[in-house]
Amino acid sequence: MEVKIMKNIMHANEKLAGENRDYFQKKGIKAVNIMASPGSGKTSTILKLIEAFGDRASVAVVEGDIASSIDAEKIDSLGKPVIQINTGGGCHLDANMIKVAVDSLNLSDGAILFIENVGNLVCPSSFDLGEGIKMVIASVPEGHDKPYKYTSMFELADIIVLNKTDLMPYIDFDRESFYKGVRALNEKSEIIEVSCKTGEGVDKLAQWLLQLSV
Ligand SMILES: Nc1nc2c(ncn2[C@@H]2O[C@H](COP(=O)(O)OP(=O)(O)OP(=O)(O)O)[C@@H](O)[C@H]2O)c(=O)[nH]1
Ligand SMILES: [Mg+2]
Repeated sequence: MEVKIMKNIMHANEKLAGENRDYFQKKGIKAVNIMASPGSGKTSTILKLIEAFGDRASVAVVEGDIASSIDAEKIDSLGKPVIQINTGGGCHLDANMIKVAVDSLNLSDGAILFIENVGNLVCPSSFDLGEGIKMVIASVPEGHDKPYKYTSMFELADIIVLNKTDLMPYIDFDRESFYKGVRALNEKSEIIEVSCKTGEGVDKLAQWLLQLSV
C-alpha cells in the first residue's frame, strides 16, 4: 500500500515536471535547480551571479526554504523578481510548487530562472522540477568527502560549484580527493571553484551559464 502511494506521488510530480520543462524549452528559459547543504552559499552564489551578469541576462528567482523570507528579501534588494516558497517542514521543492511560482513570475523569453532548493544534500535530488540545469554547490568547510557520502546529488549534477575557496588555507580540504570522488560518479559535470566572499571564479561561472544553450 505504501509503495503504491509513493508511486502515485512520483508519477504526479513527473507529469508536472514535464509540463514545466516544455514551458521552459518553448520560451528558451534556462531553469537552474540549485541544490546543496544549508549554508553552503546558494543565495550568495545567486546574488554574485546577478551582479556578474549585469544587463547580459534577465534573471528571476524562486527561493525555497522551510520557513522565512530572508533569502527572498536579499534578492528583492537587487530589484529582481522573486517568489519565496515556504515548505513548512518539507525538505525539497516539487514540480507543482515551481509551476505555481512560475505562473506568477511572468518570465521573459530567454530568461535565467534560479531555483534555490531547500538546503539539503539528499531529498532534492529525487524530485524533478522540470529544470534544464542541475547545479550542486559544495563548500570547502563541509569537507572533501561529500561526494563519497551523498552520491545521488553529485551523480546528477550538470555543474558542481565548489564555494568558499577563500577558506582553503584554514580547512583540511583535500582538493584531489574531492575531484576524485566527483569523477567516480560523474565524468561530464563541469566543476567551477568560486569564492562568493572574494568574487574569485564568479565571472567564469557566469560565463558558463550565459553560453549554455537550452
Ligand atoms: N568565507 C566565505 N563565506 C561565504 C561564502 N559564500 C557564502 N558565505 C557565507 O556563508 C553563509 C551562508 O551563505 P548563504 O548564501 O546564505 O547559504 P545558503 O546555502 O543560501 O543557506 P540556506 O539558504 O540557509 O540553505 C553566509 O554567512 C555567507 O556570508 C564564501 O565564498 N566564503
Ligand atoms: Mg539561501
